[in-house]
Amino acid sequence: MDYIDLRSDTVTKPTPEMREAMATAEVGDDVYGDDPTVNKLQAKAAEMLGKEASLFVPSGTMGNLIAIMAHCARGEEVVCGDRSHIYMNEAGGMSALGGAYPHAIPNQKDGTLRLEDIRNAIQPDDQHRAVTRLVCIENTQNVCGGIPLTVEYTKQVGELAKEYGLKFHIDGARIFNAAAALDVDVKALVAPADSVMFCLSKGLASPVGSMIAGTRGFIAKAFRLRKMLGGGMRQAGALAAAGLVSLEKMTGRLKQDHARAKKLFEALKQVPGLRVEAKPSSNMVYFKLEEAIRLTEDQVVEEMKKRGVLVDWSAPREFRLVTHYWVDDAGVEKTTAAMREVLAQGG
Ligand code: TLP
Repeated sequence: MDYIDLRSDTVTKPTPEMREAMATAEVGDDVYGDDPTVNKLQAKAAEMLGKEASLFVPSGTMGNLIAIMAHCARGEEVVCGDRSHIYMNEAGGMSALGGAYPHAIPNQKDGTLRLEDIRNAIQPDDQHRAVTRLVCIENTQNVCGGIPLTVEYTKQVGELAKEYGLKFHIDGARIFNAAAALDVDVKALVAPADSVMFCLSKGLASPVGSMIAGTRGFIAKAFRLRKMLGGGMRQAGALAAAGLVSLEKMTGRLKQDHARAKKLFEALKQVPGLRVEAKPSSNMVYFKLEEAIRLTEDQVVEEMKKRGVLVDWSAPREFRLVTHYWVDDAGVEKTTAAMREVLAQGG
């Protein structure tokens, strides 16, 4: 069966143009810095982000970990959101592998960290305390609804970090979605940060890979750390070729995914048994099952699958559906019809 897959935008398969570019990519040994396609991708990503340099890494998780390890010594603190991916969903890597200590503060409903909370989390110069070294924000903020954080807010966090001599990292797994949602140049969203990570393999549809960007000095450190973590890649140009298509062709079309998410939101609002609260501002639709629905989350997943639609739940009674390149208008309609049928049976 050809499934409509809304579990994440990580499920995107490469486009035909990517497969062609991958098949014909010029490659070399990237551990020697010899892969021309990887080098081209790294130059292109740095230029688009307005940073001095960038590095191709196997995943967003590794990109965030490398950035944290490049900025922090063992025992140093990272101020981050309690609903951020680096805190919730990276297997504790910053502590287990980097020796860094997360100081989580509440993500607000709009995805931000309150400036006051960041300020209060910064440790005083006292031998009993850890040294605060880094502040991280996530844009778009996934678990808060795929919300984009504005240029103005990011600037304020940057100024605060500077005031206290902290480094500033953005987990921008979906930073191009944020730029599209806010209608701003991505450069403006990342300018205040010392480092940024973004993913090629989510809404940009590449099969594998993320980028980290920052100063030349930061990237030189990151290159060594990538090797240390086992992420040195050889003829990675075959993957980088897809990444170039992502940057050249896919960044400009994300608004279509956002429009479909809105369409799905409007349609699901009419389905009895669902509570669809916040209008999506990027490519994610979050909803809850009403009390009256007796089906468990797993039963909803199973019943939807039988009808050709893959969905996933994100918290008890809560689901997240993510639109992407491979979900068209017919997919939105099929999903809504399937959900209506499943919940009508389970109410
Ligand atoms: N997010 C995935 C899952 O891990 C939850 C998803 O389906 O959304 N930062 C953010 C904000 C992310 O959402 C993700 C992946 C990552 C980092 C990690 O990227 P990968 O999966 O490439 O390690």
